[in-house]
Amino acid sequence: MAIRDILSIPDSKLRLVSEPVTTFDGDLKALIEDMFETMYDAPGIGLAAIQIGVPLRLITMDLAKKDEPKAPQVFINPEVVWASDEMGSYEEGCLSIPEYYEEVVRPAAVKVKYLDEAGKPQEVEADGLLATCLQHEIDHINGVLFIDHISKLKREMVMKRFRKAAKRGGHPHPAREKKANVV
Ligand code: K1U
Ligand code: ZN
Repeated sequence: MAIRDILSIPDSKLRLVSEPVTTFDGDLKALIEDMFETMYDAPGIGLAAIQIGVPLRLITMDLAKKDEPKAPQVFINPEVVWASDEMGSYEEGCLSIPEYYEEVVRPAAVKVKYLDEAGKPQEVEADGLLATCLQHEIDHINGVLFIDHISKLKREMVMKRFRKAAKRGGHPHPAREKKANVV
């Protein structure tokens, strides 16, 4: 098991459309373990494989509160098959845009089809934080970031800050400096 580096904007890999998972083997199991270790260490409540540079349609999540036991969830090749007309707003964050939070409006409830770790088809009807987090992570595997849902002005301000930091070879938050692959 290993904690992997999490890519930050403006890393071009974050804009890739990830490929479906087709092989359910030990390598996939090891990748999922690394994703959980990386997500818990960050800490985060969700992680898409592309955030650690792996372009596969694979998501880990744990929405348990601090005082609750761990509740790890894995979603493979997830697909939104229904979204409510009712919209909801949530102040989202992203491990690839550290320390930036903004209100995002999305459908309040969704139905998502996916495969579990054994490759078995599953379906979940989600609202609240699960609906928000599923949509945020499914966006990641389609190369979409939560800042794409906010105003152009705010998005450009954030991108400018992170581009400037990447040019310095670092990160807007010095404690989290990592090498970025910038285009
Ligand atoms: O995909 C990611 O970048 C992870 C992201 C998930 C997410 C958060 C909020 C709304 C939608 C999706 C995060 O986990 S950001 C960190 C965070 O929200 C958090 C971290 C520790 C405790 C509680 C929350
Ligand atoms: Zn994110």
